[in-house]
Amino acid sequence: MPQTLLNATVIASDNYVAFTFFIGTMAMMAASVFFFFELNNTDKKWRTSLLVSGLITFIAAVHYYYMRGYNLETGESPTFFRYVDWILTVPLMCVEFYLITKKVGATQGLLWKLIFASLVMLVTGYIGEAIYGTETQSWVWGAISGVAYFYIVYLIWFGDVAKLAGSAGPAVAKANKVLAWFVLVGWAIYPLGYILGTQGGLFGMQLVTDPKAAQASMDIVYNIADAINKIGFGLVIYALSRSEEKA
Ligand SMILES: *C/C=C(C)/C=C/C=C(C)/C=C/C1=C(C)CCCC1(C)C
Repeated sequence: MPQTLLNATVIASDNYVAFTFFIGTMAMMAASVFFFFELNNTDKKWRTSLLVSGLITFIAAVHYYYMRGYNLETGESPTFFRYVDWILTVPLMCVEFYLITKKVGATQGLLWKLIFASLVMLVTGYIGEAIYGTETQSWVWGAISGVAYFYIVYLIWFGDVAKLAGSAGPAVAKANKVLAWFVLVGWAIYPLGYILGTQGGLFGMQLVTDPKAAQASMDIVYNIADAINKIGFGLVIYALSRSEEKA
């Protein structure tokens, strides 16, 4: 059988990139089924939040299914669809912060601040990766993206989101703390992937010199980060929807 045909149908045992795309697809699908099925026995006031959790993993599942095939058949990094996925799902994660603090006064203005910052973060990251990824100045775009990222961290840890969550009762305050840790630590995995995968990622320095290896390490890091963050976020919301129940 010609090698190309084999590549298109079989995940080689040492192809960790395709393997993590495959596992990512499965995990996102399973998480979506779980969140959607749990909607029925969820208190009404948490239903929208849990629905959004399911939408986040469902959107990711569809993108992962596509990216898995794309990567397997071309051997390339599916950069464009990676960012399409993020541009849909990261704003939805911002919506989660809005939804859990809405009852204590979160405004749509705050929601738009979060969404706008996330779009700046992702659009500049995409420019750095897709247009300047093979050039030294890719770090500049990564740095701008980082500023927007830290603004989100600020809003959630010390800004309006933190203040509102603090006044919303112990369950919401606790959920916000855990989500804040996800944003500070879990989301920080992404710039690591960017540093590994772009030519000038670390302030003009390139860590992985072989272009194929750079792409591969970036995809693996992004895939792991997505599983942790998207499913993790959903589970925090799920836990919140249960904790109130007992109280
Ligand atoms: C489900 C997808 C999520 C939570 C994606 C999050 C992505 C980021 C936090 C990306 C951040 C980046 C930087 C802070 C700098 C370098 C460029 C990015 C876009 C990788």
